Amino acid sequence: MPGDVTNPRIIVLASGNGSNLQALIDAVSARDFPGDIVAVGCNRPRAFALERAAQAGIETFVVDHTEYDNREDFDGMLKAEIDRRAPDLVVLAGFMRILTTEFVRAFHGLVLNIHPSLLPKYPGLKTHFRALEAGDKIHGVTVHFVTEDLDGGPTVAQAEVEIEEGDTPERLAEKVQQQEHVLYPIVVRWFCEGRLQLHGNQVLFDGEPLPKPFYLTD
Ligand code: NHR
Ligand code: GAR
Repeated sequence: MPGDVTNPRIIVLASGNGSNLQALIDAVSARDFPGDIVAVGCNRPRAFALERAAQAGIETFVVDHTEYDNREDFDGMLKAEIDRRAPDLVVLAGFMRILTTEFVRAFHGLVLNIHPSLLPKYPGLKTHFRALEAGDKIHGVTVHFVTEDLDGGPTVAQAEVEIEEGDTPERLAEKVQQQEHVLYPIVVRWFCEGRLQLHGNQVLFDGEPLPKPFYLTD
């Protein structure tokens, strides 16, 4: 049970720049943080996230998806690399490969994702472009548990960003990422403290069903 673990072992999976990984490294390095990042896994051998991990003295592993014929084999190797490190939590931080049903079922309630939109709006890719295209005034970020329902797992927390005149997808992504770097460490801390759990499809916070996602406002 996550709630019974004393110093949860966290694995972070990333694919690219790793700015969310960096925010988590910084948060976890605080003396009182109730968990450790034991490894960073990546599907791209040249991702900058790997350098950030190495810089922080964190073990890394790479499972390069281009070396596998299908998703099942890729996920099988990814799962093996994760299993042998016996994590209590797997954090997707800009991880760009859709995970198979078998994988997400094996880790039910143990995988969090940060997605750059106010889900259920804009699951999938190019979220900033799509929000601008739709003429939205508000955009944002969602942290959710990962299930087989792509970007549709139970939501834990959200933060809003105002869309301003002249915003481009790139500018909007920057603004959303500022919120990501605040929100994700908060949610990961809750999980590590045993305050956040998934029972079936229900998020529990302090043992009680969460009626609506936490909303970060600045
Ligand atoms: N897997 C499952 N089963 N469920 C989720 O909710 C997942 C997941 C894997 C990743 C992150 C997600 C996001 O936050 C995530 C959530 C990649 C794609 C995608 O289409 C979609 C959603 C997310 C991540 N990936 C392409 C693919 O074919 C590859 C794109 C690329 O390499 O650039 O896997 O947005
Ligand atoms: C983040 O904005 C994250 O929300 C998004 O990619 C970025 C990764 O940045 N995730 C997805 O789009 C998942 N499909 P980072 O590598 O600097 O953390």
